[in-house]
Amino acid sequence: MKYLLLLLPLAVSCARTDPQSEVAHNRKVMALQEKFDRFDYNADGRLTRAEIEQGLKESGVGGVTDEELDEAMRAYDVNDDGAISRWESQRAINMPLPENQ
Ligand SMILES: [Ca+2]
Ligand SMILES: [Ca+2]
Repeated sequence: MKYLLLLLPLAVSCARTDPQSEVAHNRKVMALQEKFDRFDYNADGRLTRAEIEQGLKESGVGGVTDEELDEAMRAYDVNDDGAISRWESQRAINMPLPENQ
C-alpha cells in the first residue's frame, strides 16, 4: 500500500468513481490536473521530489518516509529525469496498484 500514500492526494477524490465511465474518467483527470497544478509550485509542468514532499505535507499526508518517496519516484518517473511530468501522473492514475504491496 506504500504507493497509495503518494497517490492519495492525487487520486483519492477519484477512487469511488466508476472506472468504466468516460465521464468519471474525465472527472478523474480533471481532479488530477488540479492537484498536479497545486503541487507544481514553480509551475514548470513537472513535479520534483521536493515539490511532492511539500505537497504531501500541505495536504496533511504524514508518515511518508524518504525510502517510500524514493520508491514511488522510481515507480512513477518513467523517463527517469527526476520529476513526474503531467503524462507520467496521468499514466499513474490508470496504473493498477502493485498486488504485493
Ligand atoms: Ca515543478
Ligand atoms: Ca519523468
